[in-house]
Amino acid sequence: APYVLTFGETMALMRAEQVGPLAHASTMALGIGGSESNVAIGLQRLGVQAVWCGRVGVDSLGQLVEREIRAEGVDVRVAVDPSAPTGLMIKERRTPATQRVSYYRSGSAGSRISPDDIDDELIREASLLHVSGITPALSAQAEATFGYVIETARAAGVPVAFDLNYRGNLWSAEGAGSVYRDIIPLADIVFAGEDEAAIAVGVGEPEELARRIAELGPRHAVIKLGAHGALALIDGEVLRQEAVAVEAVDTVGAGDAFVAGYLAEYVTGRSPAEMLETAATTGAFACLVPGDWEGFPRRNELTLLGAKEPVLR
Ligand code: KDG
Repeated sequence: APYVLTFGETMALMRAEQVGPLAHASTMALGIGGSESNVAIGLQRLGVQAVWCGRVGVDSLGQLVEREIRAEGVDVRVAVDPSAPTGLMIKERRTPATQRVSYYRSGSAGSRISPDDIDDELIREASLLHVSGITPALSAQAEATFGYVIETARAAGVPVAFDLNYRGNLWSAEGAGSVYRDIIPLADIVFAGEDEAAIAVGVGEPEELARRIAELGPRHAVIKLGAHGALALIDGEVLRQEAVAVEAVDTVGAGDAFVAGYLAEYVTGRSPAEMLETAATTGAFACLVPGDWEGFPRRNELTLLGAKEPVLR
């Protein structure tokens, strides 16, 4: 059966339930988060089989990561690292409108992912490989694994989707930019926010950014514009997508939801307009809840945001 393959680091995620400095928080909500497993969950909810590979520690948080992703129906292939802990991410709600993300992941199990953790056969038989630019920022080992998996997919003719996903607390813009420029030519579909695209190809208007990315090779260059929707350059044609307006509670995870929506339509052979429309809708859903992925929609929920009736019976 066809599946989308992805891999990366998923961490335990602790989030403050109240607004204010963490120094005065007495309770936290515990969950999980990781860009690639978020995408896998998003795909699975839209009816597309996803496989996620990752590495966790011999600890309860690693069990939590594994169990939560598996509970969503994702095919989970986890390597357990005997000598490094599962990483942790903390979200502080300093003001009602801002989230501060802190990582406790340096030297984590997830950052030690190796090519042995991802079966070559699994790579070669995938319908699509999805990778995120967080992985090469984690460690030299993770960067090498990232390169290996992409090369293996390409050699087997498996299309590659790449979300630049810049994380400024993991590496410098210069370091990221040079990796982005190496990887973009190997990808069929590239997703980038405006700032991320600028790190790779220099500042410019969204259409210009998409054009510069497409010139490096990808058939799809998709610029995510947050509340302003998205702009895509697909096989030389420019498409614009409006955002779906929502009262955002937490925008973390919206980019992953957008990618999941886009890829779900891509792998099932829908039109570019449908890819973008579903992406905008799934992105909006992610903003409605505090968790990074919990609010991602199922296919039969996609029309809910346009619902006129407040009560559905
Ligand atoms: O895209 C949302 C992610 O940022 C989050 O769930 C955790 O993968 C993550 C990261 O490294 O920030």
